[in-house]
Amino acid sequence: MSKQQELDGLIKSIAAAGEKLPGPERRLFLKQGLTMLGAAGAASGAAGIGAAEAALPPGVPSWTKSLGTGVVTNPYGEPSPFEAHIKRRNLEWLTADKIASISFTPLADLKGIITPNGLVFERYHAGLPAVDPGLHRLMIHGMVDRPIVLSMDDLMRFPSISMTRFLECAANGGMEWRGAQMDRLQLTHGMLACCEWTGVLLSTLLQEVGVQKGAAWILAEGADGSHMSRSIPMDKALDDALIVYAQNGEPLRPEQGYPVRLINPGWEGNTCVKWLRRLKIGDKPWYHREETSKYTDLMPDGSSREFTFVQECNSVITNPCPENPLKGPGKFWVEGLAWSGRGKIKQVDVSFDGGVSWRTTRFTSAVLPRALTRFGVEWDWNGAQALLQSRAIDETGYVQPTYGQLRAVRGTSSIYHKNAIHTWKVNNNGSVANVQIS
Ligand SMILES: Nc1nc2c(c(=O)[nH]1)N[C@H]1C(S)=C(S)[C@@H](COP(=O)(O)O)O[C@H]1N2
Ligand SMILES: [Mo]
Repeated sequence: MSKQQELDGLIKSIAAAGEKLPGPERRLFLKQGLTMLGAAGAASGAAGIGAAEAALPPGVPSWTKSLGTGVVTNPYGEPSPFEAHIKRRNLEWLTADKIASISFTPLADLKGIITPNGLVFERYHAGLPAVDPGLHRLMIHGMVDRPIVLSMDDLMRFPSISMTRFLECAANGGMEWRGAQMDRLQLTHGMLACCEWTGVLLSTLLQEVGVQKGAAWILAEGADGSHMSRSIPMDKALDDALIVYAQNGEPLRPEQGYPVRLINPGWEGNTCVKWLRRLKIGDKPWYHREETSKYTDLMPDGSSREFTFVQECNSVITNPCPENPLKGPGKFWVEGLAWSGRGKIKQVDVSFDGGVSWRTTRFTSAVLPRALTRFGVEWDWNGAQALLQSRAIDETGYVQPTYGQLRAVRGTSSIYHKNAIHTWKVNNNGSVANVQIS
């Protein structure tokens, strides 16, 4: 058979298979088939049709007719090259440089509730330090009976525990305070991740050193060039604060604070000090930079709220969203993520008419305290404009506020703790835009 005959045969079989499909699908099918043929013609040359056969049934793809590469082709696995668009992104103009900056989690492309380690957002105040775990130490001192300096090996001797919890920068969505500004879910909500964190409860270490009477605060300090430090109340330390050395089953990633960091579940990400080198026990807060000039909320009357630790109940629809437009009318699975720094998510409602009417969704993941929780609901889209919203309620009964309610209390001068109900506008052509409804 000549190359031309082979091509003619393939075109016929693609067309025959396309015949069985309804109008719009047939057009798409034929278009894809022709694209594949074109690509194969260009790429394969004398080798024949090659990858064109892979296009669609009844062709048999080349990968089904040959052996693949062997084990350990890639000693540390990575995603399919077809998914290369799923990556962290930063915004050049957002910060003065990349050293004190942020990259965002690609929430639109993730499933379930766990953020893969390579996609967890990054926030650095002095860049990513290269810490040698053999030389790294964690010192615990101050108002304690037995100050200690722990190596990583020492730390590993203590009883360990794993918890799936979200991590969110208090500035997540901060650009939206003054109106809908960001055109991607990755940018409106992407300072957010959820991992299974493994380590030693801070309370276990505090028992080891013997906390003295009157101790009420703990200073946590990082080993990076910013020496980032925060004052943590003793209550949190004795509750669920975790000294973390592993994330989703493997050692912490350098970006996340390797070899050891603090995680305060449900609290603003800034308190979760990375590359943790020191814990000082004291009787009052230290009022360092990150709890005075930063990470305080400027109120309409000019005063500032301090120590706003908790990330309040919040939610967002991840499909559809600007990165996931609707491809023509019909049935869709609308889904999203909800989370609360105060505990478990109790209920998530979705509106298709900008908050006039609501439908209760169902949970499609585990419902864990202070963890991302996935919800979903079926939707038959008739092709008309729609205003999609999600509204989460946590187990304390707290209901996620509207922009109107949030701004009535907080004004518009804040940067941090924006948890208003978010609106996606679905246009007739299925594209999705970020809009605000108060
Ligand atoms: N030592 C140190 N810890 C740090 C930071 C830092 O720059 N240095 N950034 C903080 C901020 S503002 C946030 S939101 C979280 C982000 O954690 P991640 O980079 O693992 O996502 O780490 C916090 N801990
Ligand atoms: Mo942050």
